[in-house]
Amino acid sequence: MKLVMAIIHDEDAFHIMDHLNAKGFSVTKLASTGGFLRAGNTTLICGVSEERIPELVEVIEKKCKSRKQITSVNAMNVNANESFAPYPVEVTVGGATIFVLGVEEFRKV
Ligand code: 2BA
Repeated sequence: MKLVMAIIHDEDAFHIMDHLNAKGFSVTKLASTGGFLRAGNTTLICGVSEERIPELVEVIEKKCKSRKQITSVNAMNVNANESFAPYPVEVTVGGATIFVLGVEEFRKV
C-alpha cells in the first residue's frame, strides 16, 4: 500500500473528491496553508494499492487547473535598515503537488 498526498487548490477539492469516490478511492481532505503565499490550500490523503496509483494520479492531473496568483515580495527578505516598497509578483500555482509515500502498516479496527 502507498499513501498519496496531493496539495491542490481549494476550488478543485470537492470536484476531485467526487471523481475519486466514484472510482472507489477513499480520500481524506485536510485544510492546509502554503508556506510561500500563506494562503489556504487543500491536502488530500489517499491510501491506495501500488497498482492503482497511475489511475489516481491521472484523475488529479486531469481535474486540477494551474492558476496565476499575485503575491507581494516577502518583507522578511529585506534588511531592517533598508527602505522597502512591496511590489506584486505573479506566481503559477499547481495544478497539484503530489507525494507518494510507502506505508509500513494499514489497519482498520
Ligand atoms: P505555496 O508554498 O504557497 O506556493 C505557491 C506557489 O508559489 C508555488 O506553486 C510556486 O509557484 C511559488 N513558490 C513557492 N515557493 C517559492 C519560492 N521559494 N520562490 C518563488 N516562488 C515560489 P506550486 O509549486 O504549485 O505549489 C503549490 C503549493 O504546494 C505550495 O503553496 C505548497 O503548499 C505546496 N508545495 C509545493 N511544493 C512543495 C514541497 N516541495 N514540499 C511541501 N509542499 C509543497
